[in-house]
Amino acid sequence: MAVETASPLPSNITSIKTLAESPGLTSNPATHTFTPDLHGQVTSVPEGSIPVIDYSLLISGTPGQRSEIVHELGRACQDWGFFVYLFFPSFYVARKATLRTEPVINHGVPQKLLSSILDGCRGFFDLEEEEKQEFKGNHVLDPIRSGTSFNVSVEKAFYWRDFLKVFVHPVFYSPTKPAGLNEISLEYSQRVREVARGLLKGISESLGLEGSYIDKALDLERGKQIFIANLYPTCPQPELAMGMPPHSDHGLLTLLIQNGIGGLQIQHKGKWVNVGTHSNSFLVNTGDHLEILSNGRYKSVLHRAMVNSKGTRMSIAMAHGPSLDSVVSPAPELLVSGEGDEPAAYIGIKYKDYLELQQSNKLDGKSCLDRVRISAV
Ligand SMILES: O=C(O)CCC(=O)C(=O)O
Repeated sequence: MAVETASPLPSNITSIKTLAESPGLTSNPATHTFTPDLHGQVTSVPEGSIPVIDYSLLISGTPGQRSEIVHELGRACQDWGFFVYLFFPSFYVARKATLRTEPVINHGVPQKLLSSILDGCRGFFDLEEEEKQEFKGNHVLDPIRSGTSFNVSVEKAFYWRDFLKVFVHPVFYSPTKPAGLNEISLEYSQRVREVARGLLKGISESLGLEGSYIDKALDLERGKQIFIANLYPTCPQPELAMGMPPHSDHGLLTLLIQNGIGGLQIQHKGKWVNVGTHSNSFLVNTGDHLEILSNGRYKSVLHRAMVNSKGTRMSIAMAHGPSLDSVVSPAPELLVSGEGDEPAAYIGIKYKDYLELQQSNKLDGKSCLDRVRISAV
């Protein structure tokens, strides 16, 4: 990706929000300008082709429905590395008032919690700059970090994005401001972790492994869960800006929600596809460690975030990875098959080292995964 001007981020720019709100801003500063026009390269896919997984069938479907959903999960991971995870299917929302009076057991994440967590994060981004600076952190593995772009110490062009990144498991952290964010974020993190573990169980089964395989092998009881709130303010020239560049995520699965404004694009069969907005859903993508564990059967998906000139977009990505000490390599069970042994396509790496490597460098496609790849798969 070419950039017109390469210069360090001026020290007075601590957030893109402040910059975007400066009076009279009609064009992107050179520091935040990318060429070429990236919006021109997007392909549209027929409606309905992005896989949708119905939560209720995974959790409380009949054995037949469940095995069908597990199969669909596997197909989604294999063909797309991405799916929309519908946790209140429309039929349920429409009929709940009249037909379903019993509580839905283990139903995931209540809608009110979703709006509360989005509001809480908005409250964080609306703090005074000096207050946000209290949480800027010094090292990529600090448990709370707030900032702009991705890693301004190594970037030459900057992304139209502010972020708050917090480690929420196995030890829970939260910024102390704004009031209330701590409690909401604790509840949200716990609920989403449950959903992620449920999905990983289905994904284990879809690989022909025991349901608890990933959970046990990667020590998810102590798994790393990272809460990432992203703010993409209104941009005067969105076609020349980038919210987040093409990248894959380091962990196993990321579950994302957004504030009703779309901007996420995924790469499918070499083309960029708009994901759009989906209510009552998580947007779920596979990460590098699922690719490693599955020996390349399930590839991590490249994705990027676009910005727009019509409204501020917010997203909250919740990344789920192994425990920091886990050394992840392809599951040995997947390397033996009736057709003969399959060579491991990735070397084992401690998750902590991988995380540190990815976060300390430029965010650049799958360059981090390429470092542990043994052969082209
Ligand atoms: O905001 C988005 O749509 C994408 C966010 C993302 O990729 C990330 O936080 O890693």
